[in-house]
Amino acid sequence: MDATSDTTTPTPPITVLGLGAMGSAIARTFLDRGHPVTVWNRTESKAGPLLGAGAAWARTPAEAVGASSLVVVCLLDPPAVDEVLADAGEAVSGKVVVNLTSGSPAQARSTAGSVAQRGGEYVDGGIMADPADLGSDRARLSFSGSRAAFDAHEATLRELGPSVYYGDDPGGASVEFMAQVGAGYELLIGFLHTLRLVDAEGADVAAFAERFADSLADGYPQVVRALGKAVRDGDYPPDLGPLSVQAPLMEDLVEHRRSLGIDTIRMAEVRSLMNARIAAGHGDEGFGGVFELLGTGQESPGDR
Ligand code: FVH
Repeated sequence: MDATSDTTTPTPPITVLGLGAMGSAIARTFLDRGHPVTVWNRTESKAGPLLGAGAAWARTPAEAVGASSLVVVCLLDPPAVDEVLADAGEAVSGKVVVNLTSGSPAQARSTAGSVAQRGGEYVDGGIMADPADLGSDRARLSFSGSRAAFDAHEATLRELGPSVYYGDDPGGASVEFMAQVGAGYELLIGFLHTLRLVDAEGADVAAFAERFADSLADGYPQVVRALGKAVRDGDYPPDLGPLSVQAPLMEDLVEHRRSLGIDTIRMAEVRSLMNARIAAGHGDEGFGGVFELLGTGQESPGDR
């Protein structure tokens, strides 16, 4: 297989499978940059605006895949990807399939295996962006999988936004994507719990959100970096202060929520983990040491 075929021109042809919000934005970005674009979608009517902008319609996944060496897939989920690539069948042979559908590392490895079985090369990707931001510096993309295929199409893929390649394990991009998205949700559920409390106290939630956004921008980047380094090194200096000083505040944070009838599940977990670290003799260390208890079954769930 020649992963470099069709990459000698700056605007090689591209096939896009899937024209939901993100797939349409992908196809539009490539069209705007002058690539010949062939599209397929289960529901044909969604192709209308793209066909009006110069894209070509393929009647089947196989016909679409046959039209370009580079095939970009963006569907709802991995089962939809497996279904559509199975429909494309032998047409996948000799093609580079770049799958920008969200999924787990295991699903990426599995899809890479089926593409390889059909004689294609596979690059997995994750998009951290709104469809409207695709093609701008506000988009962030992660890629992994076939190094040769990524290298051959890197310039084209970078047209979608700043991109990082995470190695030849097809699951690598998903590890990054799932961690970024997961950390976001963990933070945001804590924030929503806090808005409940702010609201219950009769304070202005939107004004609080403005101030918290400033706090995040000002203070949290350095805390996040320090925690990453502490966890890597297994050394937990007093970050937000020593645990022995942080822990008494936890009692107040839990009680404040309880007194207002607000869910204490998250804060009680933090208190329980801190207390367990202190009980194990780490009261002079920082919050980062709680990492040692996560996922090990050692934390005491009594306070949850
Ligand atoms: N939109 C976003 O903001 C996020 C940003 C972060 C990453 N995601 C991921 O991108 C994938 C696609 O998301 P989307 O926004 O394009 O999703 P939809 O607009 O709902 O379009 C879904 C497309 O998938 C097609 N589809 C669904 N099931 C099947 C199937 N069994 N066989 C064939 N196609 C299928 C659907 O077709 P249709 O309903 O139009 O016929 C759409 O083309 C996703 O992984 C996000 O997590 C986007």
